Amino acid sequence: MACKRGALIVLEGVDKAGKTTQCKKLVQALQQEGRAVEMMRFPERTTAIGQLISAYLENKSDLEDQTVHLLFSANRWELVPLMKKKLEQGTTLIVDRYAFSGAAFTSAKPGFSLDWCKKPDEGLPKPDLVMFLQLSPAEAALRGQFGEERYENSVFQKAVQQNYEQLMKDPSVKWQVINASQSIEDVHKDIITHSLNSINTAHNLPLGALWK
Ligand code: Z5A
Repeated sequence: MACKRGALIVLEGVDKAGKTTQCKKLVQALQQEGRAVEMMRFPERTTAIGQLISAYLENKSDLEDQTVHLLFSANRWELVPLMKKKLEQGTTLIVDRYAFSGAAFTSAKPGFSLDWCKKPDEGLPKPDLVMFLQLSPAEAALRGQFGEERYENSVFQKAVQQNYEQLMKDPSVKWQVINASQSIEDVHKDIITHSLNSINTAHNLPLGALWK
């Protein structure tokens, strides 16, 4: 019998919503249940493309906004063969940010439409579930100062939040809003419930193509 495919599960949200914390907890909990699961994150800063992105985010280099947008997308595309292989082998992937970050962040810059920003990521493996960790700017501020990287300021983050709201109106993607202002454990409980449902459903479905 052919192996059942893994699920592609993405966590999205504004800065400090708890995406990395929750991805790690989710992977750990699923592994403890004996499931095949791995974490990925975007940007994946270890590749040659990822290093260009990282230098840009750290303000060590300047790039045209179009260039960096396409680099973020290329950073996803370069990992598609690996993602597909793992999913086909039955490994569930828990992904910290994906194409939705790409579209939400670049379209928060002046002169960029959401449609233009989505184009380079059309056809990527489509997540079986995207959990959006919802957190108000005031609550995010309580989790510490913004860091030193680009985009880490409250005006920009508000525009990003509005763009996510636009993206969530798209019924072709399975979104689930998670109340990220709860305790880490309570957020985790919500996330694991939705993830288990998604893993069970994905077993029997072909992998889709995003925004196609
Ligand atoms: N970007 C882009 O422009 N285009 C793209 O295509 C992609 C990304 C993929 C870097 O991403 C930047 O790249 C990002 C978007 C842009 N820019 N910004 N801003 P990144 O993933 O490297 O971003 P990050 O800055 O490392 O992560 P983050 O968003 O700031 O944080 P998070 O992962 O959501 O949160 P966390 O690290 O898990 O938690 C933050 C703190 O809150 C930490 O101290 C936790 O202990 C605490 N925390 C977490 N959960 C809770 C709860 N429930 N209660 C209380 N405290 C909590």
